[in-house]
Amino acid sequence: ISGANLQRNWVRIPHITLFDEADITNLEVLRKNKKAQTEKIGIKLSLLPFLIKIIAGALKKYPLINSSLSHEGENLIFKEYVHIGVAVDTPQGLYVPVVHNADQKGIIDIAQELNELTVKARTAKIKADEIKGGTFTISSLGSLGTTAFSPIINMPEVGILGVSKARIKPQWDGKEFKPCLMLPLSLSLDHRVVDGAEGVRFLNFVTQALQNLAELLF
Ligand code: CAO
Repeated sequence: ISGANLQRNWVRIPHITLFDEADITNLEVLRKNKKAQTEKIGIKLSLLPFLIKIIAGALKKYPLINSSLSHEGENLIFKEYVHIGVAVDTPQGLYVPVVHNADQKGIIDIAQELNELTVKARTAKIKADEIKGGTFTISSLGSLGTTAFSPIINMPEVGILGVSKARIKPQWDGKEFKPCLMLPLSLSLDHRVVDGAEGVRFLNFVTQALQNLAELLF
């Protein structure tokens, strides 16, 4: 099923992929502190729930990237909800469970839901309605490696964010180089719907939010 869908999406969607990096040095400190607390209640707090929350906010601000093209390609459909799909690598292949209404959930709730969905996907217990209705997808290979990749859009969505491995890199602050944890992001968009300029504005919002706003989300 994945093979046929990937082939269709690759052939029918004119992809544009934008690349950027976010400084997540502060976010990682915050995540590690919170992670120690959430582990006590059995919740694994990775970077992904933060990303899901920030992307959900960004999609509310940039609704074009949360839209889809009608079947004939003549009309744009704007969604009044934000459902984020997350690509999960399983022994049975790639699954994309969906965190529904991610914009209305807190980071800890998203983390718990993501943990449960991942276990269900990996044990082949996921239900049909848990893999349906996504409006945008995140595909994270960050725990494995890569500096960048071109993720394939999941039709009828118009955007997908690829996440690669964060690494310490020197960043110039105007006076000196500082070691910062830089997270590579790859945003693929359906170019029939979204132009590169809007994509860059969206990506700028996401990288700024990752750099500055983490503290406000709790
Ligand atoms: N950079 C550096 N390290 C990262 C990272 C990143 N972007 N993302 C995760 N990590 C590290 C973290 O250190 C984390 O450990 P700690 O929390 O203890 O510090 C560790 O990786 C474990 O991450 P994880 O993989 O267990 O959890 P996750 O929430 O990051 O990802 C899931 C969950 C389900 C998305 C992931 O396991 C997975 O299946 N990814 C594959 C996606 C995929 O195949 N996409 C398709 C690509 S095209 O075919």
